[in-house]
Amino acid sequence: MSATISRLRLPLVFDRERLQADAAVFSAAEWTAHFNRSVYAGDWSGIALRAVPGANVALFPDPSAKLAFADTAAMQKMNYIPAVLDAIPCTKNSVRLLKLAAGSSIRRHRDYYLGPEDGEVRLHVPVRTHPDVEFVLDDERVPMAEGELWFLNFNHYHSVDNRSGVDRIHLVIDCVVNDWLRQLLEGRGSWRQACLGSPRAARIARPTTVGRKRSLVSIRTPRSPAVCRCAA
Ligand SMILES: O=C(O)CCC(=O)C(=O)O
Repeated sequence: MSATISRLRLPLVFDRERLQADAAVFSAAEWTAHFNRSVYAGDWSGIALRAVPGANVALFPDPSAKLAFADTAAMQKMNYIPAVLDAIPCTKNSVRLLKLAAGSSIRRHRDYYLGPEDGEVRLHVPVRTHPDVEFVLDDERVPMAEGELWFLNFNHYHSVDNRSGVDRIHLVIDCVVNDWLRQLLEGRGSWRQACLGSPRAARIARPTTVGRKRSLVSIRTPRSPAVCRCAA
């Protein structure tokens, strides 16, 4: 697999209002300060939704963990995010909500073992963001909109500057690379194939379900720009 790919928007689009409703259930006190205090200025905090049971460092997705990742008690409070995760057909390790408060920033740094060649990658779904949030990867700005699904290679240098007046929240999902993801990252899979590779998307991509049931997941493909809605 190419080691050079650094960013890619993946073909699933989620309901931003339902994502925001999930993030809103946590009180201010439930957000834990990010462990990597040397890289940020201001307030960067998170909620672990999947973690290694009994992990010593909150929010730390320990690559050497001996136990398997499992849903946390916080995940039980989520109405929509479990469906979002089901729609992404990969094994998930760490899953977190990460909040970069208004006026805060994450300095340019790189992480490790999060490239396609490492077998695990980090996906982001912006839950709440703002045009004045600047995410930079490899010295290039990457504009990400609420509800989109992005692969970003965090082995590469990146930084975030939240110059807006809103707290920026992302759903951050660490996924084991499988054929579905590998094809997309290598530019071999079409968006349509990618949608059909998602069990939930395949089940809900029938036109007859559009508008009939509660929207959980929306999927857009270049060939079929209509939004396919996922039954609850
Ligand atoms: O929240 C972000 O966009 C950056 C996340 C990050 O820097 C990290 O996970 O190391």
